[in-house]
Amino acid sequence: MKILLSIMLSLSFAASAAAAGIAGAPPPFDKGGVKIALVRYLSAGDFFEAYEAGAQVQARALGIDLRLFPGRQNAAEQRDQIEQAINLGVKAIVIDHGLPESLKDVAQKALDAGIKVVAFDVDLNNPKIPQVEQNDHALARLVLDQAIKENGPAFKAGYAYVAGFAPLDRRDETWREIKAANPGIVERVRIGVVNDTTAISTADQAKAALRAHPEITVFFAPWDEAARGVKLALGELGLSDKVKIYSGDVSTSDLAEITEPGSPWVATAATNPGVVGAVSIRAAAIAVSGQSLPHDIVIEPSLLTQAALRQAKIHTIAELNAKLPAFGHSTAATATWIPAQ
Ligand code: SR1
Repeated sequence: MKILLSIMLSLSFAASAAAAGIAGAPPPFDKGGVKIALVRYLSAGDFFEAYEAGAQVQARALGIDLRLFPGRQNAAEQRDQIEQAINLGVKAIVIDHGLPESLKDVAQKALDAGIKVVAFDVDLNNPKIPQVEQNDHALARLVLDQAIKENGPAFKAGYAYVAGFAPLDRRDETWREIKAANPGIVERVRIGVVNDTTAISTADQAKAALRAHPEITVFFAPWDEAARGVKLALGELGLSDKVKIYSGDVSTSDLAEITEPGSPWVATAATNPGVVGAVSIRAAAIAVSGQSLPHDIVIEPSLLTQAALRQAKIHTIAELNAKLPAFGHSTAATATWIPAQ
């Protein structure tokens, strides 16, 4: 009850910060009500939901009037939403994922209108647009090194990948490097899908792939929605004790799936997506304040193994935050006047 009361008090404090502005903050944050838009390409899935929640908490603490534009994997709609945000007179736009070629000119239009733009996980190739990313090369390397540690440098693998998404493309670069350095690692099959029900669609593809390739012992699925799909397929085929899954990302429901008895999902490398959402909003706020920002704003991932999670009895993201401070906090895009989330 005490905890609930203190959460309610801090939320109402954040809400009053929104109305009144932040004492000592540079304009316009000293007044409050600064309009910022978050325009997304994807909204479904644990990562994207937690990202949005983190962005909202940080926005509230900064007195930002955050306008959310949900993603429906529709490039034309995302462009249109950026136009709407420009017309709303927002001070900054955070563009979250998307297809670079359909966004570059409309992002430039926002810049030309004096609006700051920050991109998360979409490379807009513009020196005026800071890029937020999880260190995707490190993320893939952390979990693939763990795969080699547990399976040796030679195994037959399945791989879940969809080209054209910046984080997946960067993780793919590392996968290719790892395969080149370890010729015994052979990618036998590649699957991949991005939609509102990625886990279910991946499960269908993975079932066909695993039936056709019984020699596979490792599945690299560097997006948790895909990993969940591969796990579903292994369960249905009765192969959970034959194939190990290595992934990216983590959520509270992923933690349950990773640590449950007999789970084939043995390791993931991840940031806290709520922290990534908060960093994106902080970066936009710093840009609006006129203070300087690095072009590349990077949040470092942590390796989470099934064995370590079970041993530490970690079941939730809150517990991970508490036990692994580097996971629960990022110093990227901070300023003295920005309240921590
Ligand atoms: C389709 S792209 C999926 C990835 O975006 C975010 O970077 C998450 O880490 C997720 O793996």
